[in-house]
Amino acid sequence: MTEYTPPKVWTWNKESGGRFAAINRPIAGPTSDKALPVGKHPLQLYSLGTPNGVKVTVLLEELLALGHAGAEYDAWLINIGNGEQFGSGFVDINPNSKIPALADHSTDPVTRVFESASILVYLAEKFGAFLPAGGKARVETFNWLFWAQGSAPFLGGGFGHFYAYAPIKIEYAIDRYAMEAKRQMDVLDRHLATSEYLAGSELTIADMATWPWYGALSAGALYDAGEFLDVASYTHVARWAKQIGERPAVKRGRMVNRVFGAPEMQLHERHDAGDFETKTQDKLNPPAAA
Ligand SMILES: N[C@@H](CCC(=O)N[C@@H](CS)C(=O)NCC(=O)O)C(=O)O
Repeated sequence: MTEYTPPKVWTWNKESGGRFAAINRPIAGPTSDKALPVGKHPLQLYSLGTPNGVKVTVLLEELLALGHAGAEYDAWLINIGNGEQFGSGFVDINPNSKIPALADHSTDPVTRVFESASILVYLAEKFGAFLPAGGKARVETFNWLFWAQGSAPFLGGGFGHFYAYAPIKIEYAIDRYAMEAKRQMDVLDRHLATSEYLAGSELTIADMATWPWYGALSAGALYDAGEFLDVASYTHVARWAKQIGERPAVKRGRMVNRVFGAPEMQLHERHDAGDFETKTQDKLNPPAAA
């Protein structure tokens, strides 16, 4: 391993390398003047179909499936690879410059909501769904919601970064975060052995925050690390992940703002419920006849 002696004061004098190096910087704030588009629905979501983005689109689709018409939304694509999270309009609604961010135009003035868990709680409370009103189930929902928010960065920013994205493979870093990723899967597995969903017998926003990360890992769809982390051994996580993944609203939520994978699964922007039938990438760009 190359030895590195940190200087007295760290300075930003080179790109760090690896995937996403071009968008990483040590300062906050906007880099360009750019207003955000606003569509016809009360809720305007600015996002991308990463695990953090999927949490919110799954909840919105579940709310609509329950009949909450006020949960209709426009989902605009924020391409973080192009630095769109640093536009002034986006920074106005999320000073942290990360997707997802939500603007609720049904309130006066417009309510901005950022941080995926804050968005989940805001919407669950607004519509009175997927967050138990009281008692043990509400506490358990918050326990697991905060667990997911605190744990996933070690899976994504820690394990995923060093296993899949870093320009060099560092055994020390991969060991450290593989150990933590497996420990987290075991935490979930032991709990889900005796609990249908994370907070008990009902699907809640805790599952919606956790599933996009740990459900994807369980399915071998995250960082191509299924074999490396032996995810098949976490059988209770696999049962829970499959059960959630089969819900029609979850299937729709996964497609929104998705810009990778099979074209029929990619709905870059969602402005109408009918878009799932007509605006996926396979429909917008049909393959040319041979
Ligand atoms: N704690 C935040 C994390 C959001 C986050 O990390 N978003 C990533 C995409 S998954 C992002 O926008 N990255 C852009 C950047 O770091 O510049 C949340 O839960 O909302």
